Amino acid sequence: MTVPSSIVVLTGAGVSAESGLSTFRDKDGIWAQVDYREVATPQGFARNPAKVHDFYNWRRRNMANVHPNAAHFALARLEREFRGNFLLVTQNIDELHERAGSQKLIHMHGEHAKALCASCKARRPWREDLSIELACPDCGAVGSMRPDVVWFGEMPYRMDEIYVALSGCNLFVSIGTSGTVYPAAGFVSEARATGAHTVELNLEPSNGCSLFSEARHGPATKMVPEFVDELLSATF
Ligand code: BJW
Repeated sequence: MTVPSSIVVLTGAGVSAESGLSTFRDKDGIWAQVDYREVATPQGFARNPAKVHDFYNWRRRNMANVHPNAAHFALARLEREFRGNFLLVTQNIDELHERAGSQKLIHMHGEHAKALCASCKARRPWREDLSIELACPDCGAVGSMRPDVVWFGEMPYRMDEIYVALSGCNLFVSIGTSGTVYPAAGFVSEARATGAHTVELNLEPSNGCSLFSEARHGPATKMVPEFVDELLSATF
């Protein structure tokens, strides 16, 4: 492997699958149980906020039962031991990367552990259930508190920082994502455009697999630690 000086890693639901969290588009995934238009769009929230709160309250509560796996720990080790630039961008709203020790991390689709006021746009740490009766602690509006997550049709977070990192990286690694949802699905093309080596680590070939310079398929808990070992031994 060519020695990189700047790495961007993108993760998706597959990196947390072996921790016990469902992916979205696998056959037993979240979108096979719930209609995304009802729970993951601003229109769905406007129609039935209580249903959306139930969906996210359940997922937030379930976080107490799950733990980071070997893939999360390997990425935290890569951040600690790699001497170049490093950025981990996750589409996941779980906090398993942080719990494994990752710090240079962007949650582009938001976080379970935060709430957003749709009225005043204040964002704050939030670990309790959300409901339509709550008043915003910042502006006092009642019924405007929502999960701080990015739904379809909304702008993902910190895109400027992500595109700067992609334009300067010479290794881009995509882990456990189906490559279905934009803009994340386009990151491989952004990285390739500036000459980066691009690697997919996924259980099976993703939708965008042919766009990568290299693809390795298998479970994240095996593929990611192996890849990180290989990378760190090549860089020292
Ligand atoms: C394993 C494994 C193991 C399993 N080991 N692997 C037409 C064309 C292009 C774009 C659009 C279009 N129409 C609409 C759009 C835009 C839309 C979009 O992309 N739609 C597509 C569905 C077509 N995107 C948006 O609306 C986004 N905003 C936007 O585009 O704003 C404008 C903009 C333009 C330009 C620049 C910037 C902005 C917002 C998208 C918001 C997505 N939100 C969700 C919900 C978040 C909260 C929540 O968690 O509830 O985010 S949807 C859901 O999908 C969630 C995920 O983060 C996201 C991605 O899913 P992910 O992670 O890839 O999961 P899966 O299940 O799809 O894949 C898992 C993979 O893991 C599989 O491949 C498995 O094989 C693998 N796996 N076990 C390794 N053990």
